Amino acid sequence: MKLTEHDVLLVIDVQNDFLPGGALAVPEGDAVIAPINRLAARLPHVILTQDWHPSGHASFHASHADKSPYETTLLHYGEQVLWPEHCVQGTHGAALAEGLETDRAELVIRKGYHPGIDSYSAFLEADGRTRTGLAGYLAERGLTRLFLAGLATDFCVLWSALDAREAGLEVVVVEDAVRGIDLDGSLARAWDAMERAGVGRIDSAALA
Ligand code: VGL
Ligand code: ZN
Repeated sequence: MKLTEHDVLLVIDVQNDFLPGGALAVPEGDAVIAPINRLAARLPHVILTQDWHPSGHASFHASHADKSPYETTLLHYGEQVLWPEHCVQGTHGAALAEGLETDRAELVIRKGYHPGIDSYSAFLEADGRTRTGLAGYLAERGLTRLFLAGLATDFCVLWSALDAREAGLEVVVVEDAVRGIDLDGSLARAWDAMERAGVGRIDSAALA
């Protein structure tokens, strides 16, 4: 596949808490690092995201009485999955994975820092109205095609991909550079939803 100056590698949430041994470990989450590092050397632009919650965040099960991890609750904007406490600002778990090549990253966008709103998407928080600023940043810089990699396929990668399509961007998920959590079939549903939204899929070898 031919790359141009308008292409960006968007690396979603490759942070210690999402790797094996982390607070919200994604199965094989560490397997994304090697392909991402190869892509980071190859794509003309690289942007990273970092899930970045204050302690006591509304998406943590411990912030709600009588709730267990992976149950849902109703927040002011709608249904919210309740997660183990993860990616708390400034902690080792929130740090980008050791071994992730970050030198060429031009922007690190943090999300999920409003105490009462989650943000799976790199573009739009879970209330459906609070924007991170990424769409404006990409537009100002003329960056129009995203290659998506990172964690997790069925949450932050999925929502970022769908919102990027809403923002009018071309989106391609790099299949071997993502891994999913898969809660009750969420991984298969995520691939379906992305296909319906016109999100492309490639293997990182196609960009080698
Ligand atoms: C994520 C659940 C909670 C993700 C972040 O990066 O996919 N998932 N916070
Ligand atoms: Zn989170």
